[in-house]
Amino acid sequence: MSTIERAEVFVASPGRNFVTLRITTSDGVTGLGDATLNGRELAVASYLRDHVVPLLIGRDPARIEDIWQFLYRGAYWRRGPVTMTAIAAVDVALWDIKGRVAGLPVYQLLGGRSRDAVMVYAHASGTDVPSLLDDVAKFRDLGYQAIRAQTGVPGLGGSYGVRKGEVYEPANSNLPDEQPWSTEAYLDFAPTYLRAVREKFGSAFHLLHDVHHRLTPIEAARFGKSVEDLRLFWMEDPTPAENQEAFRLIRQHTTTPIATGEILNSIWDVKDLITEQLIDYVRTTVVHAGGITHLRRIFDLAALYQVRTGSHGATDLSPISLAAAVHVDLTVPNFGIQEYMPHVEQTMQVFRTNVTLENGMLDLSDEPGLGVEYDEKAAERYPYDPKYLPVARRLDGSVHDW
Ligand code: EZ4
Ligand code: CO
Repeated sequence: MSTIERAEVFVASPGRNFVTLRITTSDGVTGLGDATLNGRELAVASYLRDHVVPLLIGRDPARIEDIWQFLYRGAYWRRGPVTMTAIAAVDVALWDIKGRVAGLPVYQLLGGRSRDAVMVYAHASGTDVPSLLDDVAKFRDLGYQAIRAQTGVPGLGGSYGVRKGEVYEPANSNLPDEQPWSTEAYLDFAPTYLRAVREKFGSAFHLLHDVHHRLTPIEAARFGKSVEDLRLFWMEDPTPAENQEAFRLIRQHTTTPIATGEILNSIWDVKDLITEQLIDYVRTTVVHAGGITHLRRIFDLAALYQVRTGSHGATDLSPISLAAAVHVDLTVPNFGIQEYMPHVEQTMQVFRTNVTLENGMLDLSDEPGLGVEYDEKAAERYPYDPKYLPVARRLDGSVHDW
């Protein structure tokens, strides 16, 4: 029997910080898992190195489900982003190994393709309406079928979702960048720029918008109602999702579809949202929700309630996670859309993948496993570079949700 011989944790910053787990079997087969938790990277690295790796040595790498249960139930202290990201890294690495051993891409192990390719959405942003419209035109011309639109609020300075230069990178500072927020100004402005996008471009592509946990339930209800005729694909994270009841109130007032889940970590975190049909898209990911094994379980539950998938896919999810996401997205019957932001060149020098983008759709070739290689030597050139995500403060100085 092949056993797990080694599990190594790499922390590197090729363009941004990533934590990577590499498991090696006694037969010399390796598997990769992403363990990146933006702004809290070393907590997961330590969880893996100090508490998980010693448990893996000598185990049968083929027993993915059993190892998952052992790490989840065996910890006693369950769920949460650090634990679930660490478990995810192990799980994804074991699926990679299973694929390499079988000589099959992971999506074949998951039941094969349900679709030819995976629709993604791009991120258009601007500091004002004209620059946003230019950016939307750019992504439309690149062939994207779905585009998310964000701008900052005039006069308020930095906000979430607005790119500076080529890539969007919110973890931008050695100590948290404290950014001002005004719900009143946002609620007045956001519908006007979403309307400007539809007025200029019509309905040629799906239009998405991220509220990034900024509103109360009744504010979110008002927002959703005010943009109903714009036929948004979704409004994302209208309120902080740990308050699952909030979505009931939003639902009573608007038919604008709702997506949430990028910061949720387990099937328990989304159970009520799904079974009470309070959301339309579940955005949990392979990396922050326990890997392929657990994400499939969430997506199967969602399928029972006609909730579709829309996994988070910002650049703080490494190319390993993006590849794993595409394997899952290709197979699940209730796929909705995949978030996608291209990684910078340094990142792609360290992680080589076979994921391709054409006409706004992702696909991958038939290499065994995930189809990702990690270049450890190249990664050594990019040491860890501690960075925090911003913190939002209302205009009176009090802390708001970022
Ligand atoms: O702010 O991944 O929909 N995407 C997002 C992201 C998150 C970052 C946080 O690390 O909301 O851009
Ligand atoms: Co988001």
